Amino acid sequence: MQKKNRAMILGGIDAGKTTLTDALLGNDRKPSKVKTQSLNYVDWIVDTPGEYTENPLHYRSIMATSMEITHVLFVQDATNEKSIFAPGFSSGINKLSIGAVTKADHENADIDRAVWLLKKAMVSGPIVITSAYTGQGISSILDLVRLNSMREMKEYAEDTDAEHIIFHETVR
Ligand SMILES: Nc1nc2c(ncn2[C@@H]2O[C@H](COP(=O)(O)OP(=O)(O)O)[C@@H](O)[C@H]2O)c(=O)[nH]1
Ligand SMILES: [Mg+2]
Repeated sequence: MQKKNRAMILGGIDAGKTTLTDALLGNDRKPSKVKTQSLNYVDWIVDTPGEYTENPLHYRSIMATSMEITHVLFVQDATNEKSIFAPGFSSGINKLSIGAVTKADHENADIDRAVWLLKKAMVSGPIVITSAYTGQGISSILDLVRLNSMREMKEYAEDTDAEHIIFHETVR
């Protein structure tokens, strides 16, 4: 990964942030039973506890950390019928947004619902359907984090002939 590009991962408790972090870094470790307790800087990724996104008390930390990163990964669990992001949440962080639907392999996954929830949370950006278990979508996220503008990410999403990546833009 290009050294200067770093991503912060935001999403609810148990959304699959830490498992996705491991998959992105190629760490083949057993799912940890230990909850992520604080900001966790691993290589070019900042993994965050679900509480950071769920509790406004932590927004200052999120904003401070956003100074150090180029991309934000908004994670939506495909098995969760709810979003923890307020509508337009991504507009509060002036960094490149990427949406990631996690657990696409799960028998209870509802991909369309998860994409729809991310579209409400994100103003614009690519949305990637992923599974840390099957590896689906992981390389697309790695590619996107190497890109340095929304325009490049849009071109990438539109040029990629894959069903697991779409580009979302809020129509004004
Ligand atoms: N089926 C499936 N389960 C997953 C996947 N990613 C994470 N999980 C499970 O979801 C639970 C929460 O994952 P974790 O990464 O700790 O979530 P976090 O709280 O957002 O960091 C764990 O039991 C994982 O094994 C996935 O791609 N597929
Ligand atoms: Mg975690």
